[in-house]
Amino acid sequence: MGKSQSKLTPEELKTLQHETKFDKKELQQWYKGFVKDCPSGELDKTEFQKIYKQFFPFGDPSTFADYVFNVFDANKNGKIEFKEFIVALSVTSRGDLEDKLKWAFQLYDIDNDNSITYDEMLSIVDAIYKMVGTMVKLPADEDTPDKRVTKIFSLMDKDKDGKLTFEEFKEGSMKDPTIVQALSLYDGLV
Ligand SMILES: [Ca+2]
Ligand SMILES: [Ca+2]
Ligand SMILES: [Ca+2]
Repeated sequence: MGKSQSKLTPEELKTLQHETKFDKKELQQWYKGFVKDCPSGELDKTEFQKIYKQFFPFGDPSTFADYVFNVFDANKNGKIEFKEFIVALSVTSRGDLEDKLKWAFQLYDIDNDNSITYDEMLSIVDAIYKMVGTMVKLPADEDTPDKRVTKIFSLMDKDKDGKLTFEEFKEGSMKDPTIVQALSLYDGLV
């Protein structure tokens, strides 16, 4: 789907219906909007950052947008094609909790080695704090990225090896709803 056309072909529709939770009509509508905003049919990092800047005019969302971009860009070619966009949108907007947690895990697991280190989580949390700026009032024990990550690790890192597996991440997120709430910081943004 490199170059833009005005409509999805029947084959493309069929594939996307399989891979997302959207119906034909929704897919065509999203496609229309995507091509309108992005006539080349592909989003690059700068364009992606611009979308985030509309939502967070008072903070600096560029770092966070780059991390999200890397999760969207499933084939890692530095561009987001419509298919990657709509698949990610389906997970973040219509996926069940497990799907959403998998997606979030990918976001935090920056080097894709299937575990989240303290530093990886700190990078993401730091980017989130920069993005929201002073819009959100945080409790005293998590008013800096360091404090927040320390708190999350003390809750989630069951075997205390300084890394979170998906199982640890999932169990912890189920137990502490504030973490799922923090995930929803970007839930509505894509
Ligand atoms: Ca791509
Ligand atoms: Ca990792
Ligand atoms: Ca662990």
